[in-house]
Amino acid sequence: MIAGLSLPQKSLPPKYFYDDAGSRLFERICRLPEYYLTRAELALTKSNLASIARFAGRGCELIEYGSGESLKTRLLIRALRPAAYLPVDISQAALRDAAERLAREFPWLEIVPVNGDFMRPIELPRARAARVVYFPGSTIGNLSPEEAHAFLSMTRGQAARMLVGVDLRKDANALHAAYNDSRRVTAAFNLNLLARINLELGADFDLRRFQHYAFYNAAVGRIEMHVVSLARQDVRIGRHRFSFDVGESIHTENSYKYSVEGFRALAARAGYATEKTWTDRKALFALHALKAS
Ligand code: AVJ
Repeated sequence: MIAGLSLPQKSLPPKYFYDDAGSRLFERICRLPEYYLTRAELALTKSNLASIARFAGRGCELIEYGSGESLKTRLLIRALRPAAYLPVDISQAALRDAAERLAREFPWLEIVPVNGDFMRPIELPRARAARVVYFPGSTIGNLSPEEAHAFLSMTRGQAARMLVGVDLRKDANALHAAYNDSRRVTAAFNLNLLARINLELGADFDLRRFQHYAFYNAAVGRIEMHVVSLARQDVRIGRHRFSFDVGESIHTENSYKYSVEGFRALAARAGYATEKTWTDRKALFALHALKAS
């Protein structure tokens, strides 16, 4: 936090959004009419479940980056009957909740939770069957293309196959609406980061003096989220003091959008051939099936 707030463009990594309050707000985002991503990915997963399962291969070990809370994960587990399910998550609590829930729903399933941050190299237990990495939700969009390349190179060493969900490039107005919803849930999600820093690090951010700001940066194909200072002000975190000018921002998230071809090219640079790409009817979202080449 201190390092990020000391940069010329103040900037914090989006993984810190997800404390309990932030995770609840994110679940509300997923149900918003403007936030098409979750519904589009679920729809395409449902309508292609048989071929998705065929690609992954029955009896494989399924590694999910993120901890399996979602409906699409449960659909996939039911269709795939993996020999083992390895959720990888930064949050112990999220891992425990997901593992308990999945154990109740799938008593036959071996669940091996792995606590870790996927931005760093992750050690996995030894494989006993062919492995498939599942990375849904366009979480890969939070990474820069360089970071995404490094991540894909890492997973390529872990599994010969990968299923990755990616938000598609589209009309800027549709993108803008998805990150500026009329109920202001995304604004609350973004500002909750400051509330969390207050709670956990004893900072004194005045939330009334910061505002949510999200826009589509078409030149680089990403949504940028910022919290913008509405006043000239100082904020204290412990013995550190940070000054804000009026209009100065903390960059809190990038959410990259890729065309089908653009993502395939990125995957190819990391050593993956794209075997198949499924999209929903409105071409909002893509699920890519990658094979180590
Ligand atoms: C969970 C990273 C896919 O980028 O769309 C939702 C997070 N941020 N609204 C996204 C998010 C603002 C989301 N991901």
